[in-house]
Amino acid sequence: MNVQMADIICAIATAPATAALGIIRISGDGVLDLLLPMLKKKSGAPARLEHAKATLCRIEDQGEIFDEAMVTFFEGPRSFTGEDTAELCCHGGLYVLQSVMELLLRKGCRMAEPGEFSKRAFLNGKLDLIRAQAVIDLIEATSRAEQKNALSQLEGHLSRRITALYERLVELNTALLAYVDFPEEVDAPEEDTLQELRAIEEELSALLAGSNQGRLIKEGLQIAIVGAPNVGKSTLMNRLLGYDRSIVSSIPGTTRDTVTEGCRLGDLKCHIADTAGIRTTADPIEQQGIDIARRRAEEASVVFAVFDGSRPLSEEDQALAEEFGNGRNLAIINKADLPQMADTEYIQSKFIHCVKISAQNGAGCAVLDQWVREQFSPVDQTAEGMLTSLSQARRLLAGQQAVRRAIEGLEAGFTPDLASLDITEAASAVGEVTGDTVTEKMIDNIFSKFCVGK
Ligand SMILES: Nc1nc2c(ncn2[C@@H]2O[C@H](COP(=O)(O)OP(=O)(O)O)[C@@H](O)[C@H]2O)c(=O)[nH]1
Ligand SMILES: [Mg+2]
Repeated sequence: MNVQMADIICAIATAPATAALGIIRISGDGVLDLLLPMLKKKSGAPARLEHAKATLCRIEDQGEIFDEAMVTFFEGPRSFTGEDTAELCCHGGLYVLQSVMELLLRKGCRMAEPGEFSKRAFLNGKLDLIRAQAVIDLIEATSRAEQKNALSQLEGHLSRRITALYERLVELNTALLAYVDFPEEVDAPEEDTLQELRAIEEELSALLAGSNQGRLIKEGLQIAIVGAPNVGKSTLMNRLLGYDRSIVSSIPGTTRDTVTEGCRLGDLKCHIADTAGIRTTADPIEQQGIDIARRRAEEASVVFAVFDGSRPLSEEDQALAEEFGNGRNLAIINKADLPQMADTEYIQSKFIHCVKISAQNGAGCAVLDQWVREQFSPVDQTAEGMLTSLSQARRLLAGQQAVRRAIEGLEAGFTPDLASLDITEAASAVGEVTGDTVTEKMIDNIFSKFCVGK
């Protein structure tokens, strides 16, 4: 334990707003010595605290009463941080909480940094980085899928799975190095090593596929609605949102800015962008809107390309079908309530996915919900837990690439010491995900993103 950890930290762990209750969290060895002199029973007798028990106490100092609170004490190492910890469940007035905080600071506590409780938990081996991230995910969850995933990660399946990978890589490396150092005494590890490396590579692929799903659940699906002017993009946007957000008009070129809103499709969090109609224009402002539309479409996970079914396709429509037609995007032929004139076969030949709707009267729009569900709904891996952070995914990817290099090197007949370098790199990347190989700077960086009191 480093010196800094001997001090006692405190923070208000609940939101800074007036509420019925507010919780102050205190952690550090010596919490009991610090707290007991200021805790009294109702009778005025000194209070006693027992591990994991809530005790009703009066918080007072030199005859002045600050609050009546339920105080729960956890004796280290059987606590969240691994140190002696107390939670003062006070009345939730900001003034009350502040005054108790000031008392604690006067008595020798220090204000906790953001994430410092979790950081201590990590340093004391109570929490790996995956579970630390899961705590944040759980707090920030806005859907059942996110909540389930965070809880599964907290349970520890994923941590164990990734830790196991890390250990396999370290073990593999030890065997390889033994051969490099004592080639006469140790058998050449090649075939076994290759097999193990391939198995590890597969496991990393599976974890990465899961993390794509995890990020989709957490961040939501980015959808861009694009199309020529007047095809009904804004009408569709409003239909999907269920209220009038975008201006609908028969005058082409009305939508010049991109309007983005959140909604739910196929049970997935979505961010839908209604964009300016794409056409050739001499108007510099409209042109800016069109440039933004294209950029938005590039960034989106999926593009809804809208066509007006009631008129023959224009050159602009064809150019758009060329630009956005692929196996992933969805072609939407709108205005199905009117007599149909557009060449739907042509559109279908460019897009695999194509639906006919009337954004105006809603006909066929339920299909969109269904389509998103079919295309993007996460395979339910939430039982095991999926990584949700981009930086974690990047580290796994770096690990996977290093493992692939090791495999290729061994297959090409390079000496095992070269493979060993790659495997060391892979182990270190995978270890960074669980926290086995992180540097102090990385730890500070990770936990500083937490909120105060966490
Ligand atoms: N008949 C019919 N008209 C529609 C439909 N969707 C949009 N419109 C009309 O087409 C015009 C252009 O619609 P708008 O949503 O502003 O198109 P945008 O320029 O692509 O955003 C408006 O007059 C709408 O009322 C539809 O499904 N059927
Ligand atoms: Mg519009």
